Amino acid sequence: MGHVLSDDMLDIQKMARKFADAKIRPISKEWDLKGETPVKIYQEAADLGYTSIDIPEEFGGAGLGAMANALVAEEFARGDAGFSVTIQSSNLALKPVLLAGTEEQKRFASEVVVSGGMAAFCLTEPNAGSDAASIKTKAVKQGGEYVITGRKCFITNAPHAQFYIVFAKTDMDAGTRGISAFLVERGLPGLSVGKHEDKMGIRLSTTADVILEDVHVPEDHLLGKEGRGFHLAMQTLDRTRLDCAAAALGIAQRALDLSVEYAKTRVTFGKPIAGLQAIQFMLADMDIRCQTARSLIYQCAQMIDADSVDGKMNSIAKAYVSEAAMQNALDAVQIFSGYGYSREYEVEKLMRDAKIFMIFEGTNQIQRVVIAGHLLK
Ligand code: COS
Repeated sequence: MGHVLSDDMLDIQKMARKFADAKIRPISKEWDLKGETPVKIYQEAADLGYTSIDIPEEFGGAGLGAMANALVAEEFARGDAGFSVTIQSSNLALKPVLLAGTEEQKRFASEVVVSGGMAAFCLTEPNAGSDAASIKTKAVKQGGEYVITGRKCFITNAPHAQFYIVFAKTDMDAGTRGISAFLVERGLPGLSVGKHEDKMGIRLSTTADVILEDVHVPEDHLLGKEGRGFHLAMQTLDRTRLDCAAAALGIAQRALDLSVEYAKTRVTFGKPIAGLQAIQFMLADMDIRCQTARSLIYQCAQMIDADSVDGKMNSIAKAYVSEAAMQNALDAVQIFSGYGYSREYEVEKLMRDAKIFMIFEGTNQIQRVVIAGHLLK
């Protein structure tokens, strides 16, 4: 597939693979058991520019765009999907700032992410996941401030974030048009982080509630216009679902690579299982999924870089690739059989890591709602 990439993109891919092989995969198992983010390695990745690939040069990033970022997300996920998600979640929180923020907000938030600080996108609530419009967190204007109260849940990077993008209702009766977005800095009185979720997979990424109890935020921390927060969230997800797909591809490809290697060495009935058509067909199907996924991701990335974002295509990529990753991980466990079910082998972790990609950044059912919405409008 390399031939569709420019030499610059191939170089980025190669360097990211090298970093993943040398720095991420070797620590993956230990940190998966701990269920924590290896902050030191994250900082090393930031120092090498991997957290700021898609941040414009004027704000201190590399300005390399969506394609380069997707390549890094895939390669890092081949090392460890949770680590890749940690970086992409900072990008997810930065995206609405870059889309709608003031010059000062863009400068502040970019500087945090470029220098290795993390950020968190806070939309989901205990009773508002897929139905994002029904959030209950509210922001009441008082003089020159907003006072924010509410609870966000399943927030990636919450324990480490330097800033939070919080979606809250500024008008409880205006539906989606009553939602606004705020840039909330860590350390403000009333803001706290709940218990760290003990997750099934992507355990190198940390997830927790964000609790806001009368948090006073200066009015210039409103992001974009009042009442446009829901639109901003949707515009953000229209772009970032691609990064989610790219990380899922890392899992799908890793499952295939490990399966090919194992099939050539595992002997049954006197010969390697790679000689059995039952195994060959599984490997071929796994590769069909990887190559189809990659084509889809490259197409979506090219469109974003050409300033022609297509939310439907990014939803297709997110749904297809996450399902491909899940199926490839399941097939890898099947090929490894009993060994695949053992924690000693990496494939069981791939299976645990893959599942969340069908759930977060909009469940795959929601992606289908979005796709059908485009078809029927
Ligand atoms: N870009 C810009 N605006 C959009 C948009 C998009 N992609 N999608 C919807 N909107 C706008 C609509 O145009 C409409 O605006 P107006 O009020 O100005 O007409 C408004 O948003 C409401 O749209 P709609 O009625 O379609 O909203 P719904 O409440 O029906 O929700 C879905 C639509 C289900 C698509 C949305 O709630 C969603 O994406 N949910 C999943 C959220 C999610 O991904 N959560 C994961 C957590 S973040 S990691």
